[in-house]
Amino acid sequence: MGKVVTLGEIMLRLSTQAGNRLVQSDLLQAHYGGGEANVGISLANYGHDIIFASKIPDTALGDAVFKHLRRYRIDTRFLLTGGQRLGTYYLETGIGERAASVLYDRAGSSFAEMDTLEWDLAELFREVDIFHVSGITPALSKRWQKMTLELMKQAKKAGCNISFDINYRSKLWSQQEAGQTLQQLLPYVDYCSAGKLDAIHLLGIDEATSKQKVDKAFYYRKMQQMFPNIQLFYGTKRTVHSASANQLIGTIWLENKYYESKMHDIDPIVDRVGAGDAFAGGILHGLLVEMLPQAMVDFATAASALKHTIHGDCNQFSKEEVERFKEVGSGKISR
Ligand code: KDG
Repeated sequence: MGKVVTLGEIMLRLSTQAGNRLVQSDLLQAHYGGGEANVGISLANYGHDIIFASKIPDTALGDAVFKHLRRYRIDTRFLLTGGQRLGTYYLETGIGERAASVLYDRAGSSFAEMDTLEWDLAELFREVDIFHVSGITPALSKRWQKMTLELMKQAKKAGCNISFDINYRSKLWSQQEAGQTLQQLLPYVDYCSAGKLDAIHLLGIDEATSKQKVDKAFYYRKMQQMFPNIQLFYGTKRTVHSASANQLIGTIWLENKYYESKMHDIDPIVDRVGAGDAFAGGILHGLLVEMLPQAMVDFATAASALKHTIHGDCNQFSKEEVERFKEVGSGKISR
């Protein structure tokens, strides 16, 4: 089993019940979410040693986050307390053809307001296999852009591999600012979750012409040319039927070879938030236990498909349950 550090903001999520708009809701369901925390919880459920580093307020809400993480046996030694508030986000749940929408209320949070790396970084990264962070963290402030770069440099120096999920959030920063930041961060990255839209809109890669083979491999190949240091690209692609049903395929690009998973039909979708993080958790698990590429992408896709079937941002399945669910994938790919 491996040792992984994930670092980022964890937030309270308040979601409407299906069929209610936020404006009419008198009952909201509470969960905790945050890209990096979600990946950490997936990996903890598979039996890995996970450190989650963040900052939360010294209030009852902060205490609730702490207890939430301890339920999954996450190492919370690097969970700082201080600052003013816990970031919150509201999820207006989608239904039928109406997509879900997110309203952030996270400005001024304990984590977003950090202006120095308050951790002992040598201690944080000691004997760690993988450091995982996402593009949500540098999107929080100019200071976080610099601090994310510094974290990557220190993690590399300590001998960790770096996993980075681009996770572009248009409500937090512009494509231009994200693109410039990625040019600085990606040279330090070993495993990168990226999609076709990231390639085109953030990295400036030209869209494939109709004569070129337009699958994800095209974009992975181009990104690999830009960042030869990246060993593995990973991501999912969806055939969307509606807000409540889709088909899911996972993809990876490893050593100049493209792999696609079995296809999972997800109908109905209970909650798609965190499905990308469940996929990332599956990929990192595959790397840590040295799965072959096809087994790794099948495992990660099954984990992501399972996440769609439960409420909340975190995957709640053991590795044995994911392995069993892999068999449900049809192997058929519908384009
Ligand atoms: O990937 C899921 C995350 O987006 C969710 O948990 C909330 O971290 C979050 C964010 O910043 O949107």
